[in-house]
Amino acid sequence: MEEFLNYIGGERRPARSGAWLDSVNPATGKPWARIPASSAEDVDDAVQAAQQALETSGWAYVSAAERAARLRALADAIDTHTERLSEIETLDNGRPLRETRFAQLPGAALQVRYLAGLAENLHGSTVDIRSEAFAYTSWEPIGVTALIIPWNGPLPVFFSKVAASLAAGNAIVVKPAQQATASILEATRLFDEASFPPGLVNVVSGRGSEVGDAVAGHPGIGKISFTGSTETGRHIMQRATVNIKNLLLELGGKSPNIVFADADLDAAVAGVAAGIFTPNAGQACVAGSRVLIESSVYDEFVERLAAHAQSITVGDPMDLSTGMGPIATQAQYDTVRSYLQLGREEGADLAFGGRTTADLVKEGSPLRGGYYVEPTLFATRDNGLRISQEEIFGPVAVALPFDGDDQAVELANDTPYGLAAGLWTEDVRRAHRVTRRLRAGNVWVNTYKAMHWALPFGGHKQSGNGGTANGPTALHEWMDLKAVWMNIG
Ligand code: TAP
Repeated sequence: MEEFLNYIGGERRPARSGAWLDSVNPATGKPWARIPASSAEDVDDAVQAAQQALETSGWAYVSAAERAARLRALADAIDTHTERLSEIETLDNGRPLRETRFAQLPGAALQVRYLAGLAENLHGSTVDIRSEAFAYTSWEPIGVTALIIPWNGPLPVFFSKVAASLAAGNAIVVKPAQQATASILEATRLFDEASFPPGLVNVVSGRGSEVGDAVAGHPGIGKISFTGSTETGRHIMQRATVNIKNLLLELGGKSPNIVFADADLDAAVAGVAAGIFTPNAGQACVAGSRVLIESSVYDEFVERLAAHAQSITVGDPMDLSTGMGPIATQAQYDTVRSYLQLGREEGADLAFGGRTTADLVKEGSPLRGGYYVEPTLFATRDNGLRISQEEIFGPVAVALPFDGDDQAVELANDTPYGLAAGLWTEDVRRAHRVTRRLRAGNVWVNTYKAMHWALPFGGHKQSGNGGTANGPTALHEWMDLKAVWMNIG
């Protein structure tokens, strides 16, 4: 089995306790590597190393050009090591190689270059108050920051957030998800290659209940960027009161994808399928898991979506022709299967899908175990069902019929979440009217799940606390604003 080590103060080390966790390949259900099972004392070491690195390197005061140069070297290193990193990521969390190798890592390198540009273009402002005052603002680094990551897209989140924090002049402590840690521990080598001062980036592997909890409550950490479930986000908020940490929370979703009768139905079928039956089996925060369909085209749309779903090949994520890989973990597989059961118990109709690994193998699929669920759609008129309200985080959607704009908007907004929404219509006025009324941080019209590092991204309601990642203000997430009033009278 491969072994990966913590990265603290520029050194690779096991957990102080010497304990380990197995990392399981979700395509087979078998362990393939082991990672340190760290504890609070390893987090203390990492915070101390980060503080020391800031002091000895003077990183907060290094020129913007120098910070940008290091980041561009990191982007080059990502390009150089894309093959190895993408293979580890796919082995570890089951996201198909065609995405990790050909989309996610090349995208991460481009995003790091964009952030390097932002480091060179950081501006405060002068404020005209009165004649005897010279007033201005400046953006300043926070110091030791932290990042807690989920398992569904570890490397892109890691590179983009760590690069933004470093670009802003901070040091960072990272806690990856225990089920998807190996690729991140491997990726720490790139910071050595790009000649970052040792200790600016630290990664501590282990359980959320131990390592994550210690990070959330650590008085030496000034900021946490957390991406994960709403439930864990709520816990982190409580722990962060210890020193009133600056928090950015990017949380769960139950996003509506709305199909109006006047839509280009070919495009809508493909777009709705791409929004939920994703290559990583619907484990996307923005998954379009509630498909709202105007009544007059409901039957036709569901029939066409079923045909499209059947054309998606479910299988080995290392195979470049695979359309959809496995669920990332045994626990999440169990959760998705429990929702398949719940949907039937709640009285929803199974429009298509519903089979998992054992059924697929019985019917001749060459799968070697693992955590597979085929694209699945439940049909119901009840938006109050648990399958209509709760995030399933798998390739399972709920279809609900509606009539007219008002009902579409009412249904779309009727969950505690507000991460994303999609709408399909050929009527430009309706597109604007409905977009304006949707309570979601990200709205797509005649497309779905389109993202770019130059466009801000964040969640409303219980999908986040309103701050945004990405976009031209991405570094502000990692900085404090200082206002200066100078008496010149
Ligand atoms: P969580 O269970 O919330 O885990 C996320 C991270 O928090 C993991 O590193 C986890 O560690 C850690 N954690 C768990 N308990 C903790 C605690 N008590 N204190 C501190 N940290 C703790 O989420 P997940 O199941 O990995 O990811 C799926 C969720 O993430 C979904 O809800 C999805 O919508 C959301 N998500 C949101 C976004 C955006 S941008 N809004 C993007 C991707 C995913 P361990 O896993 O090691 O225990």
